Amino acid sequence: MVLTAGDKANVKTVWSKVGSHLEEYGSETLERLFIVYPSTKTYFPHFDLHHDSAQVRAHGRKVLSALGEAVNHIDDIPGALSKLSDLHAQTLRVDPVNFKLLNLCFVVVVGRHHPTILTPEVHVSLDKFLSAVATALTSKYR
Ligand code: HNI
Repeated sequence: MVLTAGDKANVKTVWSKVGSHLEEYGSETLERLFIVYPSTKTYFPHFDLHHDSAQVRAHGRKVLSALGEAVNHIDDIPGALSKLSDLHAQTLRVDPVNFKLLNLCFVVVVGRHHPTILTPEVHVSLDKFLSAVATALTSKYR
């Protein structure tokens, strides 16, 4: 999946709105993920998953910070996420389907907070970017 120059610009526009809300949007994304797709909770047996849990907030910030790194290195997403790719493949062994679910939830969170920026064109670009991130994080599974 190739991100065009337009896609990259659209993703950077989205990030200009998201970058200052990493913990808020990240935890909202995870909370939605756990409620809408409860099987995803099986990866977090050691977490307090209640609303406003400090662990979920901290983890939400980490996940969105990593996405921000990918935005900052949008021409080399696999390189930017190489260590995380090792972690998810070798240690965490998260089934790739879960990345699609997380991506869906994140798009909804962006749309809820910034309905005007999430035009269909920007939605496509964000979707392509998130797919590229998921591919990078699951590329070392085999
Ligand atoms: Ni993920 C840990 C980033 C998708 C389950 N994950 C991390 C960390 C980052 C991260 C950053 C912290 C690493 C560290 O502490 O060194 N995860 C991302 C990103 C995505 C993603 C950028 C996709 C966009 N992770 C997922 C998915 C699942 C998932 C879809 C499962 C549903 N991740 C985990 C688990 C941990 C984790 C489990 C360990 C949590 C802990 O602290 O014990």
